[in-house]
Amino acid sequence: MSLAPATLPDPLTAFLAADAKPSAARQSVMRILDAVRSHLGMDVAFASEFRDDQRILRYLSTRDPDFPIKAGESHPLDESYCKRILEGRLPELIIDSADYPAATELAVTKAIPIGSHLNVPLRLRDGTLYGSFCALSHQPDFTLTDRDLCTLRAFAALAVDQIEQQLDDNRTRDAMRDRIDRAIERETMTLVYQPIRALADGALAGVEALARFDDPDKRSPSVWFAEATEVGRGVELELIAVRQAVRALPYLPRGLYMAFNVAPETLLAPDFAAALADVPEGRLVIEVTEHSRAEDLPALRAALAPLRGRCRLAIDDVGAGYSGLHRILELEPDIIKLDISLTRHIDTDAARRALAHSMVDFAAGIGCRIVAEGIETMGERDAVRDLGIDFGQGYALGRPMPLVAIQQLALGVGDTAEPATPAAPLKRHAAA
Ligand code: G
Ligand code: MN
Repeated sequence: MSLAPATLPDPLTAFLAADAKPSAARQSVMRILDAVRSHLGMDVAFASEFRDDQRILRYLSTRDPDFPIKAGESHPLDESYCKRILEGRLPELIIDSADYPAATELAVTKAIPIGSHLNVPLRLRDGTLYGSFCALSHQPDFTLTDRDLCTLRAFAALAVDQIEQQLDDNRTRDAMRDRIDRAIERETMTLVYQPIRALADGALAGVEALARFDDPDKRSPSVWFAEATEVGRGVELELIAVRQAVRALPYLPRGLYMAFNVAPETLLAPDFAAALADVPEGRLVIEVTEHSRAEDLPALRAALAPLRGRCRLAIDDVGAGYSGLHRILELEPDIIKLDISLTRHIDTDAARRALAHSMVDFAAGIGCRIVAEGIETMGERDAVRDLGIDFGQGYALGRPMPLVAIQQLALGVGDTAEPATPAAPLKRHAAA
């Protein structure tokens, strides 16, 4: 069955969609403009930015659907009221443009047309000139006074705070986009591997490949993936991890499996199946993670179907709230990974034990194995084992480590042969 690429946003579409939702700061500026325009009884209010001899109309509120200038458009500053006001050639309060030759000689006066005009400069906190804050009407308005200009100035001060916020947001977003672009272009991600052990005897059963980023600001990998998703490149970043895992597979000690994480969007990407085209049978486990509720389960099933012979499927983070029981029923995984939030203090928490116990029954009923994640103490390890859970993963059973350390672990040599927190008695897997 074919995938459904039509439901898959390409990075650009996703990026545009993300940008299409106005930020809180933008919405505030729009509310401020609406308020001042209707308070002053003017036709139009806008905030503009001056840049490179152009005036860019950034925010526009108008009750005139035919207003000839649209938000986002730019015009030469030389042909605007704004510049003449800054130069002192026009006043900030214009009751009737016909009174000022410096206004009537401007083409916009007739084109828009402009009858009355209130305009004050927008200065940022550091004093730099950002642009102008303006209200105008097509007809002269002889009721306008200096008090109205003061009102406009007060609203402009409110708007400038929000504009600064928007500029900050843009800078943050640009930096985020640059960071993600660089990580993808230079492939700066590395993988570490966390042991997954049989709880009965501690034998290594497999590893989970986990992405790590070289990051002076110490953002966690999940923040990296969330940011990549935010700028529309989450799938690409995950695919880099998938390809690295596939490349590392020949070096993983025999008898061990390798699990890796993908979001549903990645599973649906055509490049995903291509990345797994040549993998040997039975050694990979696809861990599907989920951090949003909206997903197309039939499409996921269809994308997984051709891979099922070669790879096993695990549902990650079960019990965390996102990976629900319905999802498990639909996707028919081979493995359920119990979320760290269920494992935590399971040895002293009867409610968590009861829930995990029901999962053991459920898993047995649907022919599924369970891996308990996030085991940090021997008490937690013993508790999940006593509940009949076969496999475990967590700091107490082994930290994420480079592949060579997994090789040493499998061989029983080197500093990493013992987990950081000893999980004795642990035996090596006979076949490893
Ligand atoms: O969502 P997923 O289960 O794929 O997340 C795995 C993450 O959990 C990795 O970043 C890994 O470093 C972390 N992790 C693994 N074992 C433990 C543990 O015992 N405790 C905690 N707090 N985190 C763990
Ligand atoms: Mn996982």
